[in-house]
Amino acid sequence: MQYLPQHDPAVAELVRLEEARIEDTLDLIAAENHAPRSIFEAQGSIFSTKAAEGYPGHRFHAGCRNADALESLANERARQLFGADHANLQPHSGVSANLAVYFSVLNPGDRILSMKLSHGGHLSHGDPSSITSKCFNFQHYGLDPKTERIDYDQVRAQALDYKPQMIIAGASSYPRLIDYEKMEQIASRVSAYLLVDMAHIAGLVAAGVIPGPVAHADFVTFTTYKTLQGGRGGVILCRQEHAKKISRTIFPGAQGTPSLNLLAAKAVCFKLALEPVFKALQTKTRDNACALSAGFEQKGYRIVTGGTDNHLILVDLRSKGLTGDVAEKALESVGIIVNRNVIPGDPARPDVTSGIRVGAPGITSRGMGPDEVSQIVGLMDTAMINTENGDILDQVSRGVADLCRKFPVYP
Ligand code: DSN
Repeated sequence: MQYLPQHDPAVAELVRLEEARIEDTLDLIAAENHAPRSIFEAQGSIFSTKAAEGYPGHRFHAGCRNADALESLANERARQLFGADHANLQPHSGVSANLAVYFSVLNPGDRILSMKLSHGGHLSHGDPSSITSKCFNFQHYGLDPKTERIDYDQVRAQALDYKPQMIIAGASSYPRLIDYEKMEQIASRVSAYLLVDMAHIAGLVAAGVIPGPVAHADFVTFTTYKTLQGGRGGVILCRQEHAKKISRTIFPGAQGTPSLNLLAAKAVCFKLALEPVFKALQTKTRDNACALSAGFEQKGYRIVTGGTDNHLILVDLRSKGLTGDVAEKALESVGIIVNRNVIPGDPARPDVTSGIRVGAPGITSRGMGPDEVSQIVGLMDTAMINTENGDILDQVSRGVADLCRKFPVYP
């Protein structure tokens, strides 16, 4: 930082403290990751201030030569990475991307079938607290209570009964693969559009580590800062037949000027994701998630669905007499960052919860592997079962600090 400390020392100090926090803690939040510094350079670049309403070649402001080249480059890379007909990179966030998809082909009051938030869905998939539920009529499918996986027969039965105009597949805390072909068949049976929200798993899909939805869905939305290891922002991929409607819904429908600085970061993110080293990183991410699952099981915790196919696990804490809120606080006190999370059929209140969601992207990006995962599980278990013992918590903090020093985020 050259100018910020002079212009605004208070903000400069917060940036410095946040850098230190990131280096000195283990980030196990499944929705986060550590982006390369080139992403921050693009995000903080001179592209931050240009007004550029419209799309490359059709702008409503002059001076867009470089903006056009940037958006076209980013767009080409996104389509190449995911094998999509059409991409719109202008959504400011994942929620904006989902809203734009709804409004592009539906009318207010139309019916949408999506996964329940409390079973792993997302707020913007029609949770009663989300604006989405005020515009459209949502019905939700849940998970099979025994397997804790999607019951496709149940989804089909609900679709036949509810006759939705759109079906959403995708989740924020579902550790298993989704059968997109089955979801496509169900949507097609009731003549509904299929939207897949792959925000959490986009990196694994880009790397080919798990199957992707693009061939099966009318629309695919995602964010770039989770497994994909980029900066903030949303993306919509769609079939060519929907391209014009999506373009118009984003601009002029829902947004003005795109954040060109975020578009620059998206371009960098997609370039990096096309490189072989990214595939290796995503493979390790999934392997580390599997190792987390096995580690917690060995320590006597129940893992929702018995394991994982992706980057996250859901740990049921009830066998230890713990709740998610207590575990989250105890872990943060020793430098381990997770979030409390409801488990399917959770008897606890949503702000208390019976579980934690644990993700592997952050520790994997630091270069950690199975040995470190095993140490982390040990540290977490010790902290969670000794929440009142200051000496033991101090000991765990030292273990966390030691691991963080050995695996710097930004060496
Ligand atoms: N969807 C939120 C989560 O999964 O934590 C983050 O965007």
